This record gives sequence, structure tokens and C-alpha cells, in this order.
Amino acid sequence: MINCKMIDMPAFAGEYGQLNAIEGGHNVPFKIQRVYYITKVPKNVMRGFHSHRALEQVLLCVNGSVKIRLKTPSQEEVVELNDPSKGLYIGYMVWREMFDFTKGAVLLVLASQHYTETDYIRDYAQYLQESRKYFKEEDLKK
Ligand code: T46
Repeated sequence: MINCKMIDMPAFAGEYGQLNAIEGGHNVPFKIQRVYYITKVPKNVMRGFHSHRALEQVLLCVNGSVKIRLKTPSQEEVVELNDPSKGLYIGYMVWREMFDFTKGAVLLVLASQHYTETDYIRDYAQYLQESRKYFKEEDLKK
């Protein structure tokens, strides 16, 4: 999927449990400006339904699991996050929907910019219009 990739977060695991280390500019490919987390999502609730124009993020499910549907004008993929050692990088102009949060799931998000509502595209028709201009034909075949 264009502008998305999985990132391994080094794990230090043993009989005392597990620690994962995240470093902005190292295993996260941007300077981290903001961190937020999503919890207490009721069964069958879906979130997201938007894209970002210039924000990059890494999503990690540090407890439980959640599914993320990713879309570009020509691609669609569902990624399940269920491992605190695996981060999902989502770059510019990728539509995302989050669903199937398990009870107690904690979705941790690292973001490259402070919160700016004008960076969101929340209307899917508007997203298709802007993203088709943004991506080149060759990109959409990847
Ligand atoms: C994303 C996915 C993965 C803030 O005031 N500050 C913040 O940093 C954020 C992220 C949200 N908000 C406010 C804006 C809304 O009034 O919190 C409320 C809920 O946000 P939203 O409906 O956008 O939440 P999600 O779960 O649909 O999307 C969030 C992020 O907003 C988004 O950037 O990529 O998680």
C-alpha cells in the first residue's frame, strides 16, 4: 500500500515482561510532535473515516487488537494491529477507518505535527478528488 508500511519496534522481553523502545527520527521516521491514545471504544464502533493532507503517523495497538482499513483511490487493505512490537506508519493522503477494537484495546498514535483540523479530509468524495491529483498514475499501481 502506497505511503504505508509496518515498522518493528525493538522489544526487550524476558521473565519480567516486555519493554518496547520508540525513538522519533530513528525507528519512527519523523520527529514526534504529538502523542495520543484511543481507549474504551465500545463494541462495533468504527472511527477514523478521514485522510490527512500533510500529517504522518505511526499507530500501535499496545493492548488488545484493532483493524485498520487503508484506502487510496486504487487500493484497499485491512491491517490488524495486535502486537506492541509492530507499528503501522501511515503517510499523506491515505484514507483510514478503525474498527473491531477488542475490549480493553489501547491504540497509541505518534504524530508528526500538532493537531490541526484543517489538515483533515473527512469527506470521501473530497478525498478522492484531492488524492487523485496528489498521486501520480504510476504511484497508484504500486
Ligand atoms: C487519525 C486516527 C488514527 C484533538 O483535540 N486533538 C487530537 O490530537 C486529536 C487526535 C483529536 N482531537 C479531537 C478532535 C475530535 O473532536 O478529538 C476528537 C476525536 O477525534 P477524531 O474524531 O478525529 O478521532 P478518530 O479516532 O476518528 O481519529 C483519530 C485522529 O483524529 C486521526 O488523526 O489518524 O485517530
